[in-house]
Amino acid sequence: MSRRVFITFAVLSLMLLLPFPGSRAADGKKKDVKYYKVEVIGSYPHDASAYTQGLFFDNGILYESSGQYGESSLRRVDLNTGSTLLRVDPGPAVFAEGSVSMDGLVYLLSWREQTCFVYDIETFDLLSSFSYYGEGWGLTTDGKSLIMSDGSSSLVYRDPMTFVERRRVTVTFDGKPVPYLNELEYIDGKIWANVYGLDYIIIIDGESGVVEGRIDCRDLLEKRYRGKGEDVLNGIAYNPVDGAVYLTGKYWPKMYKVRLNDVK
Ligand SMILES: [Ca+2]
Repeated sequence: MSRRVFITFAVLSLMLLLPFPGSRAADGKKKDVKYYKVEVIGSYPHDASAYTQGLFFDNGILYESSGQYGESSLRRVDLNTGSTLLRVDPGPAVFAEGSVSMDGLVYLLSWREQTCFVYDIETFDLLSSFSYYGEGWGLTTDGKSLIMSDGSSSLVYRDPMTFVERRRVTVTFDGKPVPYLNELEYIDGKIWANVYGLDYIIIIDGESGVVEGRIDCRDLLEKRYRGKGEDVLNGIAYNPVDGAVYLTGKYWPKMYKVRLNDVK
């Protein structure tokens, strides 16, 4: 989504009083929601030219998808140096979005091209593709289904063999739908989601869609690195090897290993 389009959507949302978990309107704490703040426990270089759309670990190795027309890519990344070890580009007419791995395959969404590309995780050879209706934003998996966001408040569960929709759930905060769900990560039975344009991550119950937690990431990127452009928080990856969560953002020069602290 372009900045201009997002600002238009944001203004419309505020007019409609849709809940932005993190906006002033929704800042009053809800008793059924747990509130956290991130603590940085590790810092790594990140390619500041990467418009981060998808982030995940597979077998302890980091992968990232990056957007923009003419610049989109899927990468295998060296966590410690931030350098790209292997890269494939879906073509100049594709705006890459979220990505995730499952059973030796990488699934890569596209924004408006209504195509999910499927790559071999070892070679990045393109094996197949699926068509879907609407936009593609974030992608993760619970090990059974692919779980996809499309910029709305919906999470769509899809069969990884056919991409056919199995079910969908509306994500709600304090009973109201949460729009602009973006990059996703399935962690310990819950779905963590970036919300486009916000410095908060929400923790969602995938069965009910209810937001159970909100993570304050406002202090994550040091202020000296903050631009005024599209460098929004986006990118959540859980590494089962060290049990840690890694976060970054679009065009951020840093990636962070974090843990959560309760906010009293
Ligand atoms: Ca992710």
